[in-house]
Amino acid sequence: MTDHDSLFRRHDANPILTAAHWPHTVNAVFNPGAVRLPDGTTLLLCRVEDRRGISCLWAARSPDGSADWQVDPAPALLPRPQEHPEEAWGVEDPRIVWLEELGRYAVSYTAFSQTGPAVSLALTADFRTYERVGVVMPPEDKDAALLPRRYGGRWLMLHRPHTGLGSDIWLAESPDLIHWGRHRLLLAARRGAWWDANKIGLGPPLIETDRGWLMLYHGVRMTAAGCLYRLGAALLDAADPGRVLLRSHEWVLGPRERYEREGDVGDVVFPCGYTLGPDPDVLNVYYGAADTCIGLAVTSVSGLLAWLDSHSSAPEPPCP
Ligand code: BMA
Repeated sequence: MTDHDSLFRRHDANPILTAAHWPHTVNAVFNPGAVRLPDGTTLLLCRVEDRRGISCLWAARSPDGSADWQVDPAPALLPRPQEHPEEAWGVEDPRIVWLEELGRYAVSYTAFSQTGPAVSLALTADFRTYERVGVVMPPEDKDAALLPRRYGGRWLMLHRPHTGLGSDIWLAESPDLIHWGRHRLLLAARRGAWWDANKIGLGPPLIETDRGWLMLYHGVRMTAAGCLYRLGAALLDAADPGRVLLRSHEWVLGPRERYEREGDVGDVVFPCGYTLGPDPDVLNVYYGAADTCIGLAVTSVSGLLAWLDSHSSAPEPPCP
């Protein structure tokens, strides 16, 4: 049986990307979306926070996904508060999904302003030019990603509305990527002393496996010393992603190394993207570490599924 510390292997070169890689002074580089392009290049769409505190999204590319990063000469998505007031305080935490039907990538990201965080969507074919769809989930909402294809004619999006009671993962449907409805609770935060009590959110986009959709999600434990952001796993039904088949009791990755424990916000691992290796069982998870830099942790799809089999039970219904 896999033990906690061997489920994910942190890359020897961690942190693989830091503010020092950028062509001019920035405060922090973290929480990247990830994709492997058709030519094999790994592209990370990084959240880059400047020294005002405002974030933009900026691409960095690597031939092997871990080294020789080339940072694009200019940001990919800068906040555009004139046309998009919901971006006045920045754009953050992108998730990237390839939509075969449209021949374009969907980038869902947090648009932040005085009205709170909202989910916005942009489409791109080449990560050079972007078409903004605009706000798809009003505040307070974040941590959203599309599924790559329609179900019953409808696009599906996981998202994370926040209410006075907490933050849970919901599922919504749309005929056109613009109008969203049929919202339903998918995975509820646990309560009490649990590692994922009161506040959870989707990590990277869902990972398709032969047993269903594998979901990595973050759980936030509030402590007297601050928050602990850790990563858990769940399995969703392939035919009905609104159905949770398995949910881990324990977290699978948590802050351990110095660059994860110390930074602008200590004790945070926050993945927004993954790629699969040439061997599709190899899962490369890219994560923000302590809201300061980017780490890479490698695991296997089959290992995570085996972990779920031995460390979960059929979850309780989301509304007990
Ligand atoms: C979450 C998001 C992330 C951030 C994390 C830890 O709410 O804002 O962007 O990495 O908090 O600060």
